[in-house]
Formats: sequence, C-alpha cells, structure tokens
Amino acid sequence: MPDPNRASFAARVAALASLLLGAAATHATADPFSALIVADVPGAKITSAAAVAAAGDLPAHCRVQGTIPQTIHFELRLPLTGWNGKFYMAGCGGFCGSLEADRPGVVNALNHGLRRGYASATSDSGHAGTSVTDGRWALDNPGAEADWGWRSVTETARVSRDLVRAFYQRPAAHSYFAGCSTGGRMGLMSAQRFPLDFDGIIAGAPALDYTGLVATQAAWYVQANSDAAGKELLDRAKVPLIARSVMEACDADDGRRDGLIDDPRRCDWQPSRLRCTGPDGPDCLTAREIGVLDHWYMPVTGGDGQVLYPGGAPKGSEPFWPVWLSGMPGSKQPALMERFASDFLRYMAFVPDAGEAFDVRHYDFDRDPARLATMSRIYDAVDPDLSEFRERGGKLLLFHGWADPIVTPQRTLDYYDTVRARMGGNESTAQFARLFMLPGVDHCGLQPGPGAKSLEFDPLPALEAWVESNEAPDVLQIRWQMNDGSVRSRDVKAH
Ligand SMILES: [Ca+2]
Ligand SMILES: [Ca+2]
Repeated sequence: MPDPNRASFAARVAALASLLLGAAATHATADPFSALIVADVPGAKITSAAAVAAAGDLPAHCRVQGTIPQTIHFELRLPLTGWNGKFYMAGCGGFCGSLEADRPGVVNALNHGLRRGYASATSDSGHAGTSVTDGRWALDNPGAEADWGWRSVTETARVSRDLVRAFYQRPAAHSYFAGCSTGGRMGLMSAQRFPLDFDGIIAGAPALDYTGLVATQAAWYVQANSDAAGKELLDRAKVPLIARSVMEACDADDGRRDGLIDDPRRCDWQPSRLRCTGPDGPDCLTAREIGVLDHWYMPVTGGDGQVLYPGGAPKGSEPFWPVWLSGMPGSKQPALMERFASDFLRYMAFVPDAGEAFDVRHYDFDRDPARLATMSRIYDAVDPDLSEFRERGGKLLLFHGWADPIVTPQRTLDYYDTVRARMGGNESTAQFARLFMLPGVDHCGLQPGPGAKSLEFDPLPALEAWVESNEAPDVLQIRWQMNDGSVRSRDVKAH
C-alpha cells in the first residue's frame, strides 16, 4: 500500500517544484514555498523554504530548512537551474553545533556542492553550541550524543533525498558525502554503518577514534605541558625556533629542500638538539621544555608500556602548533586541543558524565581509557569491515595532512592497514578505498603553512570520476599560492 502521507507530500512538493522551475526563479514569491513548509516530510518538519537568487558562483536555488527529531537542524539547497542530477552532503567540524550552510572553501562546505550544481545539504549534527569546542549540550543528553555520533548524517541524507526526489520528480543519480575532521569521522561512520547512503565518500583527517584522540591523546598533550600547579611548561614563543630546527634537519630527507617533509616518520630530529648550554634563552630549550616535546612526539603509553594512542605529533607540524597545540604567543587562552579535551571529558566521554569539575589534568591513563568503552560505541568509526559499502559499489577517498598536529595522522594509517587486512589485501582495497597522505598539510588544510597565503586541495572531481566513470584516482594535486607570488604544487600518490 502506498503511504498516503508520503503521496500527498510528494504531490505538494511536485506542485511547488513545477511552479518554481517553470517560473524565473528570481521572481518566485514566498507564497509557493508555503506548500513546502506545510509538507510533512516523513520523520521531519520543514520550517522554512525560500527562493534565493543566483549570486556569485552559486546558482538560484530553493533554500529549505527543517528539523529532524529531536533537534537536528538541516538545510538543503535545491538548484533551480542547472541541477546536475546528484546529491551532495557536507559534514561539520569539532562538536559542530551550528548550521554553517555558508561556510566558505571546500572543507565541510555545503556550497562546494551547490556551486557544481548539486542539490546540497548539511546539518548542525543535532544540537546547538556556542562554538565547535562547546560540549555543554551533551550533559545528560544521550539522544544528542547519538545524533552527533552516528544518527544525524543518515537522517539528514534520508530526508534530503526524499525532498530531492519529490522536488525534481526523480531521485538523485548519485549521492556524495564530504567531510573533514569530525566530518571525516562522519564519512567513515556512514561507510561502516549506513553503507547504502552514499556512492562516494570523502573522509579527510578523520577523527575516527574520537575517544582515543580527544580523551587520551589530548589529555596526554595537556598533562605533558603542565607543571604540578597546572602552569604551562613550554614557552609559546619558542615554537617557531622548534619549527625551523626540524625543517632544517629533515626537509631534504625526501630529496627536495622545499619546506615539505614527505614522511615525518623518517625524520630523526630530537628536541635535545636545542638544549640550552647556559641559562634559558629564546634560542634554546630547557630540560623541562625538552620533556614536553619528547612526550608530544611519542605515542601515548600506559604504565605497562602499552600504546594507548599511536603516533604523536608529526615532525613538520610545528608551524601549526600555536592554534591547535601550544597556544598563541601573547595569549592566555588554552590551545584548541585543550578546549576540546576539557569539554569532551566533562560532558561527552563518560557515562555518567564527569561534569564541569573534571579537569583534563586529572585524566588517569591507567584507569580512564577503559571508562570510554560505552561512548566509543557511539562515536568511534573504527570498524574495518567495509564489505557492504564495497558491494553496493561505494568509493571511499581518505586523505590526511602529514603535518596535522591535532588529529594526528598515524591512527588513519593504522585504520587503513586494518581495512586492507580485512578487505582482502592492498590491491583489493585499492579498488574501492584509497588513502592520500599530504606532505606539509595542516589539519584539513585549514592553515596554508609558512610562506603560503592559500592552499588548494579538492578531491571531489577525482571522486566523481571514480564513482561515475570507474577512473580510480592514482594521484591528487595540492597547490599552494605563495606569498611571493609563486605557486608550489605537489602530486601525491595513493598510499
Ligand atoms: Ca553526556
Ligand atoms: Ca622536502
């Protein structure tokens, strides 16, 4: 039996679409959209719909906003001209918490799809926060934690696809998801648990082992840099000195002295090289500062020597530390790493919640990792079994910056190894899932790096060719616009 609600929803949206698509989009009035506002999308409520005129490189589109129970706010933009017949969904970063539909650039950006003619959606992941490091929403709120952890992407995709089908009178020919950081984790969650949702997934710098990263590694970073009174040990102003020393020592390891370290695991620079021979000064490191760096560059280990989180900060990531890891010189604000860890440990990591009295400096590496098990099942996208995603013809494009100091890259390499082992070996895995390790690239490429004013990296065209023409990507290009007007580029082969 056809669902009468669905039929009437589809009929109303279709009537609206014919009005809109038949008329000049820029002349559409608000009235036709009221049909969409009252339409009952199964399992969602449309709260607004409006025509938006073409502007810049964005086509005229119908902007639909709605909510999915309990409080997932989503936005879907339906091109009124030049729809490419496909659907695109963008992820979000950190703890998300706002509907960032006009985010610029290509990272977690809805308009990156719209610009290419996609019907494009994103969501706030199910809660409102004052910033991407605000975790207070998660206090005693397991429903919102499930939405952020795994539910918001599949629900937003489902509702969006219903709207797309009704609006254009045909389903999207292909569906894509693209996200970085938490958005990368969302992409892997989709491939692992909801493998039918997307034909192609971009998972950048995926925070896939979220509990290991934001509880255990982050607490390790913070505690290594704190004295008994909680005061920072590393002089923030010395980070550029460390960055220069590492680059001088290891830049040429890959055969090119170009400011990029191709594989930081081969860099043997040790913090003790900068040890002060006399009193402390701006050009050397004290014994305590060397101790901080020794901990930051190593894997997190428990009292029995067991590795609790792999990798550590990659050599070459130092230019990006002030924002993420060490804090900005001259500021008393903690770095983002500590702000993420504080709210995660207070409101998101444990059942029951630890609450606001919990200090990241009290995280116990022997006892607390085991207490993450419950929320690990909600947040962590670590399952290497991608059989269903492969069988439905899905393609997964992973990338990670080799100079990412916050979502450190080793965990992604380890995950990809487990996928290769589970999915029949390297060659078999490369048929549907490829990883690109990007030299010199910060977390999601958000900071372009020393001497550069911008960085361009867009794997979407390569993923489209893979999904739609079965042309697997062997090489992806990164381009930097340098401050001196020159262009630096790197072709990166699949790992
Ligand atoms: Ca909670
Ligand atoms: Ca180099």
